[in-house]
Order: sequence, then C-alpha cells, then structure tokens
Amino acid sequence: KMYNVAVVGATGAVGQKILETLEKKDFPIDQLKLLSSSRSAGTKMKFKEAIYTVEEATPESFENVDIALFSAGGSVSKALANEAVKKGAVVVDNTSAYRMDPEVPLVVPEVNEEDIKKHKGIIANPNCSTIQMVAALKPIQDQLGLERVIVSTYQAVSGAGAEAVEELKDQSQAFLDGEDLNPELMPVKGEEHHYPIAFNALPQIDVFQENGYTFEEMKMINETKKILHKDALNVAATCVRLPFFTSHAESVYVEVNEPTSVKILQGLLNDADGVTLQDDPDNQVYPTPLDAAGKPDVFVGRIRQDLDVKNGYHLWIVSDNLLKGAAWNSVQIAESLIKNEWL
Ligand code: 11C
Repeated sequence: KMYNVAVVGATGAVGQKILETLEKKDFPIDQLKLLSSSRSAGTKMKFKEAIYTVEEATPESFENVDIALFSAGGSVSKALANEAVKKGAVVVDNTSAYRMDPEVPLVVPEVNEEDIKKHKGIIANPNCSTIQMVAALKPIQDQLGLERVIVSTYQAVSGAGAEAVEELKDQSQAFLDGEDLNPELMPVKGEEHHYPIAFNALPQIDVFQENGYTFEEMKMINETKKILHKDALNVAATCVRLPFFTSHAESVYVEVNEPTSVKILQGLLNDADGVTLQDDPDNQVYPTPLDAAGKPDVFVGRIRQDLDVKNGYHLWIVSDNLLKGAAWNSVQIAESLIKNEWL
C-alpha cells in the first residue's frame, strides 16, 4: 500500500533532511505535498527524480493526506496540526508544541514504540538532545534501573536553524580576518542580548524559565521522564551551544540501581537498537560530532565508572541532531504507524 504524505516546513533544515530520509528509506509514497509558510511558498524542491513546488500550508492542504510530518515551528503546529487531524491525517510533530500534552505520545521508536498505539491523531517527536540520550539510557534502565541522570550538552548550531549556521560561518571568517563579529542571532533569536558563537561557548539554548533553567534544559528533563515512563527519575541538565555545524554531544552521568561494570554497560549498549558503541580508549576510539554527522545512529563511548559513587557511570553520547534527533526519528515513527497498522 502507498500513502499520501505531506511535509510541513519542507524548506527548513529539518524539512530537507525529512525529504532525504523519505527518499533513502524508499518510503511508500503515493502523493507527496511539500508545504511551508507563505514566505517559502513557491520554492522548487527535488524529490527522487521529480521537481515539486512548495505550497503555503492551510487547513485545506491536508485533504486526502494520510501522514503529515510537521517541522515548521511550534506556532505552525499549533495552528495546523489539529486541522490536519480533522481532515483525517495522522500528524508526526517535530516541534515542542504538543510534547508534554498527556494525550500525545512522545516517541523514540527504539525506546517506547508501543506508546504510538495510543495516539489520537498527533504523535510528538522529542527534542534532538533528548532523543539521543534516551536511546542510550533505555537499555540501561531496563537491565539495571535508573536513579539519576545529570547531563551537560555540547550542541551544534544547526539545532538553531539554517540562519544560525550562516551566522557561525560569517563570524568565523570575520574572526580570522580580525573584523567585528556583529552577533545578531545567537544564542536565541529575538532575545535582547546576543553573543558571538564563533570560537565561543554559550551556556544558553532557548529562553530562560522562572526556575533559572533554559527551555532546552527543561525539555531534556521533562521529556526524558515522559519517554522513560518514570516521573520519579532525577534529571538535571546544562545545555551549551558550541561552534560546530552538526551533531550534538553529551556528557551523561547516570546512577543505576544494580551493581554493574563498564563491560556490562558496553555489552548492553552494543546490543541496543539504533546505538553504536565506539568505546576503546586503548586505541583512542570514541565518537565525535564530525564523525557522527550524516549517520542515523546514536554513538556512545568513554564509558567509565565514577571514582566515588559505586553505581555511578559516565558516558559520552553523540548523534546527528538533524537525523536521529529530528528527521530520521520522525520518519521512523511514520514507518511504525504503517508497519503496526496504527494509522
Ligand atoms: C537546539 N534542541 O539544538 C534545539 C533544537 O524543540 O525541537 C530543537 C528544538 C525542538 O537548539
């Protein structure tokens, strides 16, 4: 069977990766609709051998659409996801608009695929930095129990969109040429203060919340508990933007319930779906953002026992933020809907 698929936000950084992923996986598409805001409508895009014209997304766009992949920002999802559902589409939403809605499953297929079954029309795709972390935490939780997670992130600028990538390129050149850096965008578009991202590290991703954490940090905290079905899990996060283009890296400290060892953890992660172990310090083997870019896996290395806490372990987790962190995970959810007849 073939399906009518709409991609909302087709021209964006994630939208383009969704198209690449649909093509790569040879997703069973009958009719494809590329949708966007009015600003990008009219853009021509290639999919397989055909050229498509991007249309402005309206409620009527979703007539006869089976699966709609949304990645055009939270406000577009809030305005149109329910309209798409009313027209009979199932929405996979890659924004934060519905993630914490108790009626909406929040899914990483390797972790909690069964949650998709309970959908009422919308399934949310988690934040990129959450996805790669829970993919590695799930096998640990299942075998050993999880008590506490403390994560510090090293995040790529593409997470902030195509404009952020341009700002990093321009600023890097300006820095090397000894010119003014003129920060206008990072850390957060629309905020009062901007700092250079080139040759810098910015401990702010998204806006600050009343509790002093940023929204990105709270997404990691709340989404992790929801996906792992454990509200009582202790989670803390510090999210930092660094000047590279692709893949988020994370230093993750976990405390488990059962006594274990580095060898056992390596074995668990080696066997986990979607995870590739790259952990051989004797041969300097560990994942890096540049290596992970363009690959759909979550890479894990540097697994060490804490020197003070018996059941404490440290991991280094890296994955392409636009693939497993966004496009690849969304398309996996769509594949699961089809495979399990949950549409
Ligand atoms: C970043 N994690 O790197 C963000 C981007 O909630 O889907 C993803 C925002 C989201 O800036």
